[in-house]
Amino acid sequence: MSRIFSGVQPTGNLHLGNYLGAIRNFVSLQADYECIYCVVDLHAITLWQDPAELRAQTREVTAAFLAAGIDPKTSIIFNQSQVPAHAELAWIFNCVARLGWLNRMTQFKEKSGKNKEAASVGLYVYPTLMAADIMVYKATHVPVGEDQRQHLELTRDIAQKFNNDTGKEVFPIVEPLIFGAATRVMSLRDGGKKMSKSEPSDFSRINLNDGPDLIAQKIRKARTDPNPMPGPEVLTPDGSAIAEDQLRARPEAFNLLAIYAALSNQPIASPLNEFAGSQFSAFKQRLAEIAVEYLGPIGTEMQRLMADPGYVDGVLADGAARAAALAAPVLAEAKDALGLLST
Ligand code: AQP
Repeated sequence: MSRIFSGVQPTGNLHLGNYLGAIRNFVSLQADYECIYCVVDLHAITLWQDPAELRAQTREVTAAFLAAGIDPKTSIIFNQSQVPAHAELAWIFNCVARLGWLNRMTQFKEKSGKNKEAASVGLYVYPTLMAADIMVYKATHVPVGEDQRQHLELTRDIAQKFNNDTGKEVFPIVEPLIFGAATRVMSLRDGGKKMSKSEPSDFSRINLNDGPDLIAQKIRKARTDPNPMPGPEVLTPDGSAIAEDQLRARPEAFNLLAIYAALSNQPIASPLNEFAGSQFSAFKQRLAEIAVEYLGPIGTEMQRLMADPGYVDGVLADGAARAAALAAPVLAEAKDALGLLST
């Protein structure tokens, strides 16, 4: 049986990268899979979070899931800390994963910065908790943005080692689902960095709750280069993507083009044909219109839902009960395979 699991951290500033790289795909996968979508609050606290903001942000991510079109009746939506099986399996996986594996994780290196000694132990073992999130449901597929590929490879290694060590096929080997026209949305201020919640400049990202004027302003101010818009000659021979050397030379331009293609549901060749040789100003104006048209209703629905925390909390409570029922037998199977007695 195929089962989807994925999560988003309630760390504020939910942005277009989170939407195009992950949440939009969560919605489309509902048609073909049993889906479990989690607000990963235990991951969020690997860095300090203000308690009041954490509560608000947990409801905000839930509202974004709902506003984007995830159906809480067919899919499961819940926050991670309400299902203790995640943390229990994470401990087991801490005893399976090797230090050498975790030492290779680039996200820890980026997030811990220069002072690794001051980073929390939780930040270091973040990937083992992520592996537990997925494996506690025996999920087979995980839709994520490109930046999470390495963590999913680690999840596969942990599952494989657990199965080898115990001689039992307890956990499946998960497949990443990285798809869509924008799997790595870049910062609007620097095409070499991914769009991110923690970037200090708010003008580096489009937040899902930005109003129409702010969206248009951010797109107008987005960094480009002095050359006219590129045309279809920059595509790979099969016409499906931008050639690597072109991408490296003009990252900001191609980032905006990828956003345009994703939001207008067109292949990247369409805006290249439409705007080839023109100035960025005309293209940006059209992109702003498309972004406002697409994101406006999502932002409005998020605001409406966030004004009704009782409803949002009810969705999370219902989802947590259904998730806990799925997780319990898997955790019991893992414990039994290790020889942990339960009476
Ligand atoms: N720029 C991005 N482009 C495409 N996908 C992205 N994702 C994140 N940034 C981009 C995908 O969004 C999902 C949820 O991410 P997360 O909240 O769990 O954590 P994150 O990757 O740490 O998000 P940020 O915005 O990058 O936060 P900070 O600044 O804290 O590092 C994931 O599927 C992720 O791939």
